[in-house]
Amino acid sequence: MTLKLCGFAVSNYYNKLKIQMLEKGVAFEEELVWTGPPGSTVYQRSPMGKVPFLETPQGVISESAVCAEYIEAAYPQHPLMPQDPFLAAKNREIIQYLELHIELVARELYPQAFFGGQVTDATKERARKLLTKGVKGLTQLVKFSPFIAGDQFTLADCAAIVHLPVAVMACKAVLGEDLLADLPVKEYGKQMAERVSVQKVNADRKVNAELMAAKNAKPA
Ligand SMILES: N[C@@H](CCC(=O)N[C@@H](CS)C(=O)NCC(=O)O)C(=O)O
Repeated sequence: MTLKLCGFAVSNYYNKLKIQMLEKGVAFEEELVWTGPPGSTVYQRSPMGKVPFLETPQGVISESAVCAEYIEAAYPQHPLMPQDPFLAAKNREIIQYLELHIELVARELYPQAFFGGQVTDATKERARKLLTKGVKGLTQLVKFSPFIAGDQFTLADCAAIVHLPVAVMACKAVLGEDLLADLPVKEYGKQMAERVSVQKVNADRKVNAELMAAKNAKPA
């Protein structure tokens, strides 16, 4: 049995794992799984109802950071983590900052930025404050020389290329300013878009976004 990546191609966390597997040349299948309210079928496979989750020959794994570590350990070809324990920790540190201090904070703005909803002023202020702090922190860790952690493409790039552009879009749309302006997100995005893995993920995201729009437009 090959690995099966479950979720949908608009999800940044799903795409992080997809880029990782494409870059490593790991064979995998994809299964379209939408999220839903508590009680929906996704909860039978992913305890928090979140995607992505990974079906392996031994069972299901949820949480993308854990899935990413599993993929690195189970498929050592084309390693995307430095062998040196300190450098590996520094790589994980960047991913943690990206996901905990940038993506998770910017996510509070997504209902208004992407889904036609409205967020409160209190939410906006909280996001502004935490993002300012998170970006300041991340800026001290990143290299962009030319990759986010140095001269090699690593797992941190798989995360950065999916999370940073979305955070910028959400910030601009809801807060009216780019709180990530100190990071070279645009140039980095252009450079990453030269990679076949990123091109595939971007193309599949577009198709999935249309599917999602059609699904949401359907009367219940
Ligand atoms: N910490 C999780 C975050 C995954 C996540 O937030 N996924 C979103 C889609 S991008 C989701 O499943 N949202 C539905 C929900 O939270 O109920 C991970 O790294 O896998």
